[in-house]
Amino acid sequence: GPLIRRDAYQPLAFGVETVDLDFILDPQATLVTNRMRCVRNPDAAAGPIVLFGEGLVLVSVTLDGAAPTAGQVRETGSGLEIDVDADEVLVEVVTRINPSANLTLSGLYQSRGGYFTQCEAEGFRSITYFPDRPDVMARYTVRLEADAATCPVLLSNGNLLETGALPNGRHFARWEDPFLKPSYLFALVAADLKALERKVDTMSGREVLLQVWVEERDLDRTAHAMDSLVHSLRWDEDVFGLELDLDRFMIVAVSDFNMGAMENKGLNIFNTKYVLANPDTGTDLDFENVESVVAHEYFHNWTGNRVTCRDWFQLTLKEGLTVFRDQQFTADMMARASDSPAAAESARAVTRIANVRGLRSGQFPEDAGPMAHPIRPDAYQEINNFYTATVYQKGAEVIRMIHTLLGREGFRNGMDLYFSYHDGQAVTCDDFVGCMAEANGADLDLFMRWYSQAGTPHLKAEGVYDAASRTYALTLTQHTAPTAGQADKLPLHIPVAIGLIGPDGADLPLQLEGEVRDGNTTRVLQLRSESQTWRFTGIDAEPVPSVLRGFSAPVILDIVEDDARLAFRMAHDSDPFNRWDASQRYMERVVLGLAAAHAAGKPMEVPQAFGLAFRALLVNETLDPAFLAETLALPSETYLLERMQPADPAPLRAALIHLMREIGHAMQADFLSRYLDLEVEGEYRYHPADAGKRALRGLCLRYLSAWGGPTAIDLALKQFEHATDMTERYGALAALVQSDAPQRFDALAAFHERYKDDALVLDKWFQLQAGAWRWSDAAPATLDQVRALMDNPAFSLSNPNKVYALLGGYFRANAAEFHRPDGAGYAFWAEQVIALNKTNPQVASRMARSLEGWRKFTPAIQAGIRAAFERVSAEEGLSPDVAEIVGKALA
Ligand code: B3K
Ligand code: ZN
Repeated sequence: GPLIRRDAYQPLAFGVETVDLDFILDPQATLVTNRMRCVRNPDAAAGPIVLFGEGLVLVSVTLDGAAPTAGQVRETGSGLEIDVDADEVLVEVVTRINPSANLTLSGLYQSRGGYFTQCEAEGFRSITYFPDRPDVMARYTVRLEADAATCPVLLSNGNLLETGALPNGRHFARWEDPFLKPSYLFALVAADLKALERKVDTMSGREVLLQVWVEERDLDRTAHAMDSLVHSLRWDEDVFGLELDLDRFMIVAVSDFNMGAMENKGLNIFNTKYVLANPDTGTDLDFENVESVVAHEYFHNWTGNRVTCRDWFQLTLKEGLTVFRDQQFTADMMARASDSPAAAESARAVTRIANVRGLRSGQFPEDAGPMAHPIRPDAYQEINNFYTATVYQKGAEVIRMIHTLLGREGFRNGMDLYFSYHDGQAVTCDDFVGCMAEANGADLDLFMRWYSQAGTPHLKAEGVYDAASRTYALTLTQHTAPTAGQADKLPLHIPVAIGLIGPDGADLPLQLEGEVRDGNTTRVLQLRSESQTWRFTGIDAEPVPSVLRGFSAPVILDIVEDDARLAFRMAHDSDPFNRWDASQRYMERVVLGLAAAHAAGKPMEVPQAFGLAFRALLVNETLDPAFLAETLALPSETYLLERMQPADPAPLRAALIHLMREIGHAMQADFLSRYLDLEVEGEYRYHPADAGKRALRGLCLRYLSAWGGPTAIDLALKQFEHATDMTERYGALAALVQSDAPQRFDALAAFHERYKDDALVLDKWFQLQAGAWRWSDAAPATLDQVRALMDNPAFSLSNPNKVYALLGGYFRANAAEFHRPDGAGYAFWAEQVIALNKTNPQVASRMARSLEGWRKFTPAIQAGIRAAFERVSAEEGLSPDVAEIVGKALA
């Protein structure tokens, strides 16, 4: 597709004040009547009314009720242009569309007999002709008409005005949204659904109706989503003073959905995966995900909907900010039940660790590959390709740095100013940062480089202790390597939280030269140039630095630390995030060492000192189990591949298998005793304390099953058979599948038998098998398994959840099997990308992206992947989505 550039932004000559939509819903021929009051924009250059449209059958156009004159309405390649002299005109456009043939899941489509919409980013233009850009904000009224028997529920944004019966078994509803909104926030649903309802009072005492709409059989899985919604509503009131502005707020679950969920005004539409959860079908992780996605979409009501983006380059304005908000919410939810400040800090750290794990395994590779882009990109071919880990996760890290620099109160003041200036507007990232700076009298000019520079910065930390002057000099140096299309990098403004640990393991008070001692043991240094040195005084013995506490910036920390120092920080770092990170660094070193030995044909030997450091944590009963479960889990394979030069999946996998087995074997007694002690009494409830115990128990079981001794496998089988909730049942199954135990096949069959009619639970079953490691040569090849599973009646290439579970599981979570030396994995990948490209370009593009980091691999691997990319590239009729990915990968 053509390149769209950020600097080419121009306001349209005409905006829209009000839109009145009428839908006569029919599977093959839905009629859409769209009456727009178009108004000349006094701040824009003169020009025609510009309406975008894609795949529409145009039935009629009138202007102020009259037929247009010859040539007044023109079809362009991307829609319609209309010449008008007046400053205001009522345009009525009638179009016909075919929802049943729409497999892209963008625009208006059908899922299990119902009608649903997805308009972000540019889906509205495949519903009707419209200036479908986020800077065109209008007031909407909507009338929907459908068959009453198959679609008894008719929903749209805002408030319900009227419903009624019609002849021929049809009925209608009329809705009105009192708020201005861009077209990407429009939604409608017509389906056979039932709602769980709750009424609550907002902070100002207004009663609001909350609804979670699902298919009737799923009603017993909605309570958690409702609780999450109420928690989100309260949290935004408490933390940001932001209140729900509508009388009704709806969540609708749909089985066929490209991503997680969508924040349409007052009518959030969710992938069933992020709504439905009960103890028998959802794991603790599912409960946590539902809570955070419900919160994310709810928080968008202010950050995204009330204040929206001027253009799609500003996407991180709403996404980075809203991810930051949902991460803070989750951390608060995790900490709410803690009984001491230290416990709360540890609970919050568990959320932070999960966020950083995601960033390192999802965003760091993106930032080092052909799709590298700043959180505010400069250009794109297909906007749907830019809902990325960079825009979302790194974007959230950038907001977090502002929060760190300004403090909680300063950040809140900046948010208040942002809403006071920009409520009801479509704005830019500069507007947001401008408010943060203005509210705090802060200078964030240099900080803005985070918005324009791609790539993960390296931060080098070097300390020198001088015993004579009792000073410790810490030098921080930054460097960002060139990224695709951006060769030159400038220094960034980086907040670096640091502590110094004394020889006894206790933090030292930090006092810079010329300062009065204030007793603080963690402080934020602000690096604003390439390199800077800070001198700490009154230091009696050489300290161990703890740098980048809490992961205060999204950088790669390069610091020389020997094994003893890593073990020391694993045992003593008072910052829970850095304590976890010390363990991750030690594990990375050990795994990569084993992989190198294996590749060189040498025996793999796990260093004894590492085993001691690991065991010291394992038996530590004072640490929070949730924290321990994170700290004793290996870094992800994706992240390790990123750290291995060149990346070579086969020896890495051999090293991981060896290490898991050895640890499980050597510490079997400790794993067993912790496993037995951590049993959670009573009925399942989703609660951070219980979930933490189950997580550590699950980790023990995974190491034990990896070792594979008969006691271990018995334990896993017992847990699998007697489990009374999904966390335990799935945990046991996962441990068995991730082992060499022959019993794993029967367990998989039993699980399938029990859940064969349950789409969401089956996704777990598909995903587990796609990601299975081969613990011995006797194990079946994963590719053969994946191919066979595609024939399972429950699998479908047109359901994104199935594709993400099975194909995504194989392409993204099973490097050693996917990168088989014979290249069969790549041929399969090309086949599937080509097939998906024909029906659902967004899903195809996501699958295509699983190989974009190909240049980090060994030359032999690269040759195989290049051939696969070339095969896809040669395909006729590539969507812009896939073409952009393949083009950049081969460039
Ligand atoms: N805003 C949507 C994502 C839309 C993706 C369009 N391809 C969900 C979210 O971020 O909350
Ligand atoms: Zn979002």
